[in-house]
Amino acid sequence: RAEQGFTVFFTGFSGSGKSTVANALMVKLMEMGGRPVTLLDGDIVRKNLSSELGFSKEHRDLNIRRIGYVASEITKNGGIAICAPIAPYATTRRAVREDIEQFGAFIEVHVATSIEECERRDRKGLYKLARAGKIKEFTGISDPYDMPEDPELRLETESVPVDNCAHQVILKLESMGLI
Ligand code: GGZ
Repeated sequence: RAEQGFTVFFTGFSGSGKSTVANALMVKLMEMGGRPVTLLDGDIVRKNLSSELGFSKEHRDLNIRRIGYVASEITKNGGIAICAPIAPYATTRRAVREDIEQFGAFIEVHVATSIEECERRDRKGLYKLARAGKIKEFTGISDPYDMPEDPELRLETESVPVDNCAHQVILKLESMGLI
């Protein structure tokens, strides 16, 4: 029988490790072979699909709905989509879930690195700029983030290595009968 498509939707702060875990997951799924895997990473989408958008609620919502639309098309066709935007608004995540669940499974994964840890790491120096007021509306500093209340999976990235986090997603997908 044809396999069911699905979308793994990572959400979390800037610098939480979404991209790193998403990439590790993509590699694992590709190694299993057979099915196309498409990664829709936050900053890559913003370069290619949402280049005119900023970070107001309206623009973030539009960005997430676009990602959701592409993921729903992939899911509809039996593929695997991995999304990794911040997606700060619970209502928007819910809307994307409803779009995608018409065609396949939606697995919300909260990359639960705390804002304190993200700011402490500050890999790209963005938190420093946000604190200085040089980046406005920065998620977790001067803009909201709705904590996922009931995600399929929560990754405790501060205590668990990346490869193990990606493996937890694989185990979840297996337990759901998706791979
Ligand atoms: C949050 C911002 C902002 C503001 C620029 N707030 O760590 P990064 O740099 O590479 O990833 C962040 C990215 C967020 O884009 P998303 O498309 O994932 O956001 S959303 O889901 O809310 O649409 C960060 C950078 O863009 N960045 N300004 N003000 N992140």
